[in-house]
Amino acid sequence: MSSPQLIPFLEKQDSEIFNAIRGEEKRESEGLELIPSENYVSKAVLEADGSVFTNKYSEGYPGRRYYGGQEYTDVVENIARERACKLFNCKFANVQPLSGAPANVAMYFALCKPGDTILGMDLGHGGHLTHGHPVTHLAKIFNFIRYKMKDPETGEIDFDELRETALREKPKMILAGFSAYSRNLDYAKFVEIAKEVGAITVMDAAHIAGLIAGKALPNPFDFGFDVITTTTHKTLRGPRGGMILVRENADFAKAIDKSVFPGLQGGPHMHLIAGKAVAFGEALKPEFQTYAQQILKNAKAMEKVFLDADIRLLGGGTSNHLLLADVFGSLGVTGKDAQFALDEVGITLNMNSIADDPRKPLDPSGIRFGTPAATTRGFDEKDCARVAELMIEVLKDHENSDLKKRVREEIRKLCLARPIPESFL
Ligand code: DSN
Repeated sequence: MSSPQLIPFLEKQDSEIFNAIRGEEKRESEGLELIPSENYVSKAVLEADGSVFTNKYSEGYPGRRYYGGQEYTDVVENIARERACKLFNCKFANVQPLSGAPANVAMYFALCKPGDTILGMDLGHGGHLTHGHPVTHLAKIFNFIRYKMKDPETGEIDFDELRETALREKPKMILAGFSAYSRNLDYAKFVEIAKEVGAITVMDAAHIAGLIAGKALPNPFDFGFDVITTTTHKTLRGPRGGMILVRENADFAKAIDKSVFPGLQGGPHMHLIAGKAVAFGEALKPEFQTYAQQILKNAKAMEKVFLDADIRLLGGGTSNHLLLADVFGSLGVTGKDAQFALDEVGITLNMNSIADDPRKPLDPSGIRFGTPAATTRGFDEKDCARVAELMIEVLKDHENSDLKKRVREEIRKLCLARPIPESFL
């Protein structure tokens, strides 16, 4: 087990919270994290997150803040911005968004006016709530319209339909990106269509930011995308937070800065910006590229085991870090039962709707899982293939408690043999 965080003051002062932290450390250490949007940060990132910057208000931006005492906050935010621009090969970065959803909100208000049309990926086909799902506040303000996959068996986007919709509706913005889609996007095609209709191109890279930064997947900026929004805590392996990047348009960057603050947020969480700077420093090292490549190899290893067992994978498989399996269609177990049964054996993932799912979101047909966190703790293709075999054993007989006990023990042993690292350098 990686060493427990040193928290002597908490231990003396607040046993309830102390015990919860120790419990979470044990859970993370002995269980296998397959939620594709989660990861483990280094102790260096954790130290920055827990630093004295938590005490500081710093509304504004480096060199133009509304409070005194900013000599160190400016250092931290400037380094975070510079490293982010280097990682993603762009000119501007706003590192203040508190997370992915506020990053998207600030981005929409910076680049669109209320009532403007935004063309994004349908949630049911892999998009994200913040891409204009009717339950969000955003959907009351902007006119979101959607594109889908042409064929859920290959994951191919229906670019004919996307283009027709764009020509007809003249969107202000075309949005790429997803939270449950396992294939690569044809960025050049998005840019080509956007140019035809004069739309801004934005990629929500929250899930694959680390794979882009680690050069395992293409960078949308290399194809002419205008803006990237992202979280920093998924494949990028930083603290919980968000970020907005602009390739080169200074007017966009200015509008985004104004939209994040004062438009949407108050004081930035400078302790998390310090953590982002540290994580970006780690991602700039060559080791991070090896990590990003291994995430993909591990996902491919899991893909093979699932496909060999004739379990339907949406998109026909994976080209990134995640897989979406139709466990109800293939094995007759609902996504919810699958999630709970796997939780019992120490494998954490999430139930997920599949394209055009006949079932409800709280009890859908699918499960979504991925390899970023397991790869961080050193799992390789062989380990991931074994995990996939164990998952399928449990899914096929999910009420068998003897089986679940045996699998729980094997998962615990696998995890203890691959402790969560303290440092990645
Ligand atoms: N919650 C994140 C995910 O799991 O994909 C983004 O919505």
